[in-house]
Amino acid sequence: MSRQLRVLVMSTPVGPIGSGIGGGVEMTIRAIASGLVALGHRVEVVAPDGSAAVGDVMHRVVGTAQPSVQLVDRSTRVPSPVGSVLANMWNLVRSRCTDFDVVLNLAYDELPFREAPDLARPVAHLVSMGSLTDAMDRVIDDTLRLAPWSVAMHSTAQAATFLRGTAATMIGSGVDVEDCPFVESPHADGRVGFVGRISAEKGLRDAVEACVQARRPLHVWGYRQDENAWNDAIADAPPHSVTYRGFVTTEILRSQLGECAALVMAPKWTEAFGNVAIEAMACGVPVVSYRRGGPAEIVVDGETGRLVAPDDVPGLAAALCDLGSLSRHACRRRAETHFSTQAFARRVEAWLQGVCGRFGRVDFSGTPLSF
Ligand code: HBI
Repeated sequence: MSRQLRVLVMSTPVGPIGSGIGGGVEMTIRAIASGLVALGHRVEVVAPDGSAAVGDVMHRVVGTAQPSVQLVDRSTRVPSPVGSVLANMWNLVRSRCTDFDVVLNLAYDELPFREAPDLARPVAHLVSMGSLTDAMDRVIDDTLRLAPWSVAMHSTAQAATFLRGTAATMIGSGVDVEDCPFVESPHADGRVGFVGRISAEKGLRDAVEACVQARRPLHVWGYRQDENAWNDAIADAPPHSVTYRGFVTTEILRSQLGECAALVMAPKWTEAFGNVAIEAMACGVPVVSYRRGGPAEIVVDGETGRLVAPDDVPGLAAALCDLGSLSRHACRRRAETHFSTQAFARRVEAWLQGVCGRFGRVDFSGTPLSF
């Protein structure tokens, strides 16, 4: 094993790990923590109070949850509420960082990016979403200009939404495939699965329409963040065509996902990656998605799923009626070789080692970051 890295992870401040509010970041943190620990490194996590245990040691921090950047318009700067959990989490990082080799930041907020240059240890930023606000674009692009090696992203589609995104390190994502039970034969009713936070950008309405046209029942798992998005999506759906399975634990989701003939994804935004796609493939479930964002780099069209022109609902329906040629074993194999926690952790390890190697060699004092 290479020299042990001591990593202090800064989680998302929007909600506790395990609450579902943090979306894909929760799964990313679990995969990175278990993967790095398995490689012999030490991982401690700073996260909002109420977070589930991840890594070697958890530092749970109280404070006002950070408003989600997904809920504001592009010109808005997300304010840090007084006594914000973000500020309290960062204060803990700042006070404890000298016990570690590197800080891994997963908060999509200005504070960690702005203050990273003044920290006594290197900060590696894993950007979890594409471009959403001008303020975050500024700090991310400034960091990519001054210390490009310190920024990683999940997909080239996500990176392309930032001015200097191509300078970032692409690390994909990963899932503990061995904890995803492979299912050879899906449920006889040909049901399709939809998994994710129920919110406008996930495109549930398109998924419902496509399944109705394809005459396949749709089963939905996920945190109902936006009731309007839910009501809007099912407004015109025939009775019993959509079944809400609830926001269940990862373990329960993975025990049920395999019953689906396919997972449908209809992202209306540039999904940074699409962790649910690799979870589904690990269970043997092919993925049918718009050719947009991360899913377009995960799915091998015709082998592990189908890619359809963005917003083409009839095309999505046609693909859902043409699953016969897809091998569920091929889906599982691809998850094992490309998207396992082990493969992901090795990419993260290499990136973090590079960040540590570059620390202290950047004259941040020269060019003030333009905030
Ligand atoms: N909003 N302000 C803010 N900070 C985050 O870290 C953040 C967010 N919205 C969503 C989010 N993180 C995660 O759910 C996504 O990264 C997946």
